[in-house]
Amino acid sequence: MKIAFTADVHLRTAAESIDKYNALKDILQKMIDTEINILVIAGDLFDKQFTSYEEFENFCRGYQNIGIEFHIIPGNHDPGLKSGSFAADNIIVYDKTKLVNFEDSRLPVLFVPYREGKTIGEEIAPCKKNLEPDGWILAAHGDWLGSSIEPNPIEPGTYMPLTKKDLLIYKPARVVLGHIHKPLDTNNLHYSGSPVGLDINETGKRRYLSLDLRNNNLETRTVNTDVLYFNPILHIYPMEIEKTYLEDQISGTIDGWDLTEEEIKKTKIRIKISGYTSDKKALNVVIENSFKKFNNIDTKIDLSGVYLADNYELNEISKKVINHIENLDLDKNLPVKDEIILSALKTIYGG
Ligand SMILES: [Mn+2]
Repeated sequence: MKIAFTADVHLRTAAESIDKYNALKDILQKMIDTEINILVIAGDLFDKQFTSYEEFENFCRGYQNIGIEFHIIPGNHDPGLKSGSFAADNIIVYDKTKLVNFEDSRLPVLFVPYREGKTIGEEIAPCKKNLEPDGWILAAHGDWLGSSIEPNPIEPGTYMPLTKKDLLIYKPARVVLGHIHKPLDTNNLHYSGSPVGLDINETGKRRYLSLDLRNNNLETRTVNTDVLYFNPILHIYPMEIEKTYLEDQISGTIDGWDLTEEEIKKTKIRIKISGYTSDKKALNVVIENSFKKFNNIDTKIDLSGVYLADNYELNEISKKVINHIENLDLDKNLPVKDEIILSALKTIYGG
């Protein structure tokens, strides 16, 4: 059988959370269409200190007669959730670590609730004898410490960490976590991410995951959200072809978002540009024209990081330096080269 995963919905009242409930509805409709009956919510279903669960419970009751079950892991925002918090039969809360064998599946799922001050490994340890290496799934809420994944920017610090060592000792076949709102995949470890961006900083298309517990096959499905956020950071340098350079950069950025006409309509954008230019006004016009099919620019374009470069000699020097850096055989990672160029220009122009 297949089960679906989401996390970090951060629900408040239904009135405050229309986009979040709509995202959940979209996931549930797609689950129904693909005959998936179980939705795991891997922590932070509710926002901090929000304890009115009735609206969510009524929402879930609406799916009871079609056999949908909600399996909830408490997160650091809703650590007080208990199995007794809901009366509805189709809501299951894992307030204790529990290994669950779903019917028609080979891989059991270990549900680990968030516990302040604990590590995920500490919660797995007592269950070790029942965990067959590469034969179980871990579902929890916390920080993966095994790679260079950026930490949750909203919540600095470490929350119920999971380490590489834990994975080496206990060998889950797959790990699905909540806590980091950006979708992330590294080998067999995944953050589904929040089903709709919570604000302008939670950018890009959102997704949920579906996992086949017979064969460990994982699929990613896009959530059709009410709103999409993007906050592109553009760069500009003194050059003969500033306009073309910027236009190409913007069209490349927009292409990378891979949006349909429908998605463009509901996209909110905040634009920041940094660097050096000979003409700030012209810059603004290029940006406005290049983004004109987006009618929902969040705020005014942020030009505070753009400095005027109107000294002919310094411009000539910087052109040579930029050309040199662009031709360096570095990693093809563009943001890194841009940062080097910006540092060099800072040295050249001062300021
Ligand atoms: Mn969290």
